[in-house]
Amino acid sequence: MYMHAFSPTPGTTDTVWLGGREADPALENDIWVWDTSGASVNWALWYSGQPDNGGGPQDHICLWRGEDGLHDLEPFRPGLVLCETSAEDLLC
Ligand SMILES: [Ca+2]
Ligand SMILES: [Ca+2]
Repeated sequence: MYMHAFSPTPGTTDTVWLGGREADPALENDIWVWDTSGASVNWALWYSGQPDNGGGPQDHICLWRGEDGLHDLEPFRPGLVLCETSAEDLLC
C-alpha cells in the first residue's frame, strides 16, 4: 500500500474512510485489521502518534487532510469513502 497525503477541494471534507478497524474495540488492544482481507494493518502506515483514541473511542481507520498516514477516528464523521475491488469484478 502506498500512502500519500490527500488534498480534497477546500470546504469539502477532512476525512477519507478506509476499510479498516480495530479488531475488537471492547478490548482496545490495538490489533487493527483490513475488512476485505482480514490482514493486520502495517504499523508503519500510521501517522505519527496514531492510533490514539483521541477524545474517546476511535476504532475505524481513515486518512486525514494533508497527513500521509493512517488515523483512528470515531465512525460518525462525514467523509469520502475509498473502496477497493478486483479487476475481475470491474469486468462483470
Ligand atoms: Ca480504539
Ligand atoms: Ca486518532
